[in-house]
Amino acid sequence: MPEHVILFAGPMGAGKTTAIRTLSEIDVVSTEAANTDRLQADKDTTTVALDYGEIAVGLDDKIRLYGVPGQSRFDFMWTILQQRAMGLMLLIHADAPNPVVAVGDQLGAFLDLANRGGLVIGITRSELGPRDVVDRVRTVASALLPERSIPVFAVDARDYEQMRTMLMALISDVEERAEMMRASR
Ligand SMILES: Nc1nc2c(ncn2[C@@H]2O[C@H](COP(=O)(O)OP(=O)(O)O)[C@@H](O)[C@H]2O)c(=O)[nH]1
Ligand SMILES: [Mg+2]
Repeated sequence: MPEHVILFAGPMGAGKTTAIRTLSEIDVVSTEAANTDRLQADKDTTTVALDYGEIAVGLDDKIRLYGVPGQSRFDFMWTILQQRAMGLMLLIHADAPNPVVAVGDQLGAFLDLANRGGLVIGITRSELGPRDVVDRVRTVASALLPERSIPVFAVDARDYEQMRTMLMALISDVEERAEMMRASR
């Protein structure tokens, strides 16, 4: 039985920690890890937060939720997590300086996973940003991955029902993707 790992990615302030706290059935574990990405930060030990939560599936199975900072793509840890993951929950806050550029950066950082696994995009803090962010993100996402139809939601990361709906959309995309990968072999 493969592990059920979902990554929550997105820029700082996107709502990754909040989303995992909203969905997790255990107390979320937040740790700090050394950032060895010298290209992004010219410091030996920039500490970055990593969040971990879980959702039980059936009696003895679970979905593991990891919140990872997208800018640390060169760190071995994110590479390993990305290889283990079956789906990517990409969160972008509508009030980010440039949400459309952020989508491109994050998809670039997690392209392996985006190509292989499930992918959904959530626009958080949507009441705080321009109204057309969801449409602009949808346009750029389908330009970047033209062969995919990527669900883009406006979500409040603090809202259980909304996050749960987004998670279910991700899981059905994971299944659809796995089906397509099998068929193309
Ligand atoms: N209004 C609003 N605030 C949000 C939403 N999601 C997260 N926040 C707030 O935005 C801030 C950043 O969220 P956080 O989860 O720490 O972002 P992270 O850096 O991606 O982990 C926190 O103060 C959250 O309470 C949302 O959907 N709407
Ligand atoms: Mg966080």
